Amino acid sequence: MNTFGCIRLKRIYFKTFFIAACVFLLIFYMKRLSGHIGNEIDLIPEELKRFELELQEYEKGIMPLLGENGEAANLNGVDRVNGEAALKKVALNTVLSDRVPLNRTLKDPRHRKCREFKYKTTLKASVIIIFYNELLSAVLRTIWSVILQSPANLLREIILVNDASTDDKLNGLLQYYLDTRLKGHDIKLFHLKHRMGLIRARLHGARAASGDVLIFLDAHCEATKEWIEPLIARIEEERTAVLVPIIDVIEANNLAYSTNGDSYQLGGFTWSGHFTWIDMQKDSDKLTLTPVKSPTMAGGLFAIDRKYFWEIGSYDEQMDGWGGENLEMSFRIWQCGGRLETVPCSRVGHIFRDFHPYSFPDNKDTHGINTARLAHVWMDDYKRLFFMYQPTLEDNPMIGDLAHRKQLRQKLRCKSFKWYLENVYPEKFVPDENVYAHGQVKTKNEMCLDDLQLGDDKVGPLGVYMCHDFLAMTQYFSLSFKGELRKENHCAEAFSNFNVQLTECHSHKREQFWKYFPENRTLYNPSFRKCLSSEGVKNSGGLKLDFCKKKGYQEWTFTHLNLTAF
Ligand code: LR7
Ligand code: MN
Repeated sequence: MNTFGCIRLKRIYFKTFFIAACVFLLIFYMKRLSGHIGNEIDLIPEELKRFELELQEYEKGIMPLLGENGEAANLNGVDRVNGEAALKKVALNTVLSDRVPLNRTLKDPRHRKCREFKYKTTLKASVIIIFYNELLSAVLRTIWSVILQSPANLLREIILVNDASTDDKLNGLLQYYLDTRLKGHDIKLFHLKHRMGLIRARLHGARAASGDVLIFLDAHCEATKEWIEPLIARIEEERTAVLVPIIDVIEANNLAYSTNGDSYQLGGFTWSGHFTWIDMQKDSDKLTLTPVKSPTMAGGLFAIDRKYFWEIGSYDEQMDGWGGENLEMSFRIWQCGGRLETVPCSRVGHIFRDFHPYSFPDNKDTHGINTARLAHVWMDDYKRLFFMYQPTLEDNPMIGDLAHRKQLRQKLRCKSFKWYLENVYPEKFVPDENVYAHGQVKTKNEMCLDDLQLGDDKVGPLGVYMCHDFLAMTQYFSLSFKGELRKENHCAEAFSNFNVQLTECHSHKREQFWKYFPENRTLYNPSFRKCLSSEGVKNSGGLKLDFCKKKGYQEWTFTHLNLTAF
């Protein structure tokens, strides 16, 4: 109190008044420090003038037909060169984004039959958009698309949360744009005092929201025709359904709104703790157009009943930065009695960037740490698989305290991870269950089977590499009861030139079918009547099939062998 000079006041009513004022100031100050109150921006007249000139300058640069109908846009001359440089630097052609109209038109990307659906909706949505150093024109295009593509009676408000961006345009200029160019629309802009990471920024937005439904979007999206109706309608029907639109690709180089035709994907995950896409069958006439259950979600774009969001445990507030919150929420929703669904008739474009244009405070691996948190809380014994990839995170003090999240799981009487796997995601391959063998697979000369650092969704040779003295994930393979020599979603497949590649598992046996003979340790491919051989293969080279000779190069020893299963 002394610091505010309050106690010197003698008169009792003054004293009371000042104490109250001090307490108020103190609370306000503390809240600000903790980042819970944004600094309001009071624009002074000179600034207003400057912003107006800046906006007019910007508006002059807009080329009215560029990127119309969501088509690919191209620039010429200096703009082209600068645009390409920007793409390399921030993974987005910012020059182009600044030239394309903020309210550009888009084609209706939906399956033709979606146009026949009628929706009954009475609930209103709060659309929450969070951002850290995003390009102003991309943020504004997101806002414009929400306004243009949503019927006014379904939109309660748009809530913007600036996660303490250092880019000045996202402070005063953005506020000025809203005040002058989007006057009359209910858009609330919050500025967090300190960078809180996307999880806490979303929580901030959710706390400020008053709509019946919360819809979260990344700050570089474009909503399309009738995107919001099917999301809200489904929540009206089933309040514990959490919904994801089809997420189309907006190309970072030319802003083309591109679709995958009528086919779409659902959400999966890898045991290393990453989100992945699962392809649906491609036949357009057989595609389901009503909401389809999805094991996980990508995380950035989803709709949820506001009250249910809080009942089901909102987010893990101790998750920092970026990553992990999407799988945490997916597992939690399913395990605790809700549903996660993809809505094929709701489509929103998202700019997919090749890398993060921003850095993280202290270069912390927030994705790893956050995933370790969720593994401990939600995955029961199955967390062993994640920690095989990240052994240093298992008992790492950086994970922090988990008591609240474990209590939440108990309070909500959530089901086990085993239940989730069996009932929600039965296709998910568990590398040490229903397998004849798994682990490191050794052959002659201290060499081991190795995926040669194959990326998540690529195809590449199955090779050998010097055996590591720890269990490296590149060397962890399973031989499933279906006869697949397998790693997550990749299976060893033999080709007619006798090369062996890792390709996507198709579960139809054929060239992906292997028989293991524990007596002589050969891996036999019945389609070609040949054996897997490392003869003549160099370190990090691809393997071949060869006539079976039962010799060292054709002997493969798994760390774990389930002898009773043979
Ligand atoms: O510190 C930060 N503070 C923020 O406010 C870091 C980021 N952000 C904002 C950022 O400006 C953006 O608006 O958070 C939003 C998401 O960040 P992106 O766009 O860099 O993330 P992403 O699209 O690469 O990643 C996906 O996974 C993330 C995991 O934490 C989030 O859940 C993202 O929302 C999510 N995006 C999508 O689901 C869109 C589809 C992409 C896919 C697959
Ligand atoms: Mn994004």
